[in-house]
Amino acid sequence: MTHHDDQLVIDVISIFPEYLQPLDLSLVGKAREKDLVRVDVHNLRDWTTDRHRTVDDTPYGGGAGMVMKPDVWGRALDDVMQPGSHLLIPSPAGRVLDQRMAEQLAQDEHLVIACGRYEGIDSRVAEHYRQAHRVTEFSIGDYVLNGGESAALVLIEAVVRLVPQVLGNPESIIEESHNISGTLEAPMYTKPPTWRDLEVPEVLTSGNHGLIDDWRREQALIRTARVRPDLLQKIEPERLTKKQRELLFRLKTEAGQDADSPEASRN
Ligand code: 6GU
Repeated sequence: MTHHDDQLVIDVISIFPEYLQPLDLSLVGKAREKDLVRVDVHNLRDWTTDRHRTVDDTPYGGGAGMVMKPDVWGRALDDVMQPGSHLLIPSPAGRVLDQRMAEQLAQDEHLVIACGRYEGIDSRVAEHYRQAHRVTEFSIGDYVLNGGESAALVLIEAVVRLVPQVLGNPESIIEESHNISGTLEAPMYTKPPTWRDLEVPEVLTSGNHGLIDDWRREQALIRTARVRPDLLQKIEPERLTKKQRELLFRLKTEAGQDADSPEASRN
């Protein structure tokens, strides 16, 4: 397997390497075939030394469940980590993954994802590697998973699609970055123009690209206000058109969420 200096390398360590088989498919699989990214999945049990290949033990202080042993993780990570590697640890207690974080990770050279199962990895492991590396615990949302593997899949897909040349159609990334104003996307339609008595909005068939653009920006804001009012706060007005800024102000006021309202200061 070849490797060039600018290539993103991702190592994943798990006791269920088969869980990461989806990485052979689709966009990530193709990016790996084209050598745009290297993804290597390792079995944590390869670094055990006992006959039973033990990876966990009972927690100090008592309590339910098992904790993953620091010595096994230490041997695995000493082998896989390089100077400059960024260690990522899936955890419901971590920083919630968002698009900005994915963009930053896509700039890294080497990501190592340490997937814990059971009640997690002995806390000294993160503490130890923080002495010489960047270590980031990340969550994919406010719910509990049994282990970090599915979170690793999510993170890898979010990051790899941002690696240059991975998306077949660079226009979709440009359109997306236009929309990095932080709104949700406008609703989309394709043929036929009438389906089960439902019509496509007339403006989209008008051929007037100025009008279509205005309509989509407006719909994006309305949709954001309706389903993710929390995102209205994060929108950077400098990235909006004048019309959009005026609509944003109205939507925030209607939601009682404009900067000067008492509602906003309570959050
Ligand atoms: Cl990253 N890991 C686990 N185990 N549970 C989670 C999570 C991660 N994100 C949300 N819940």
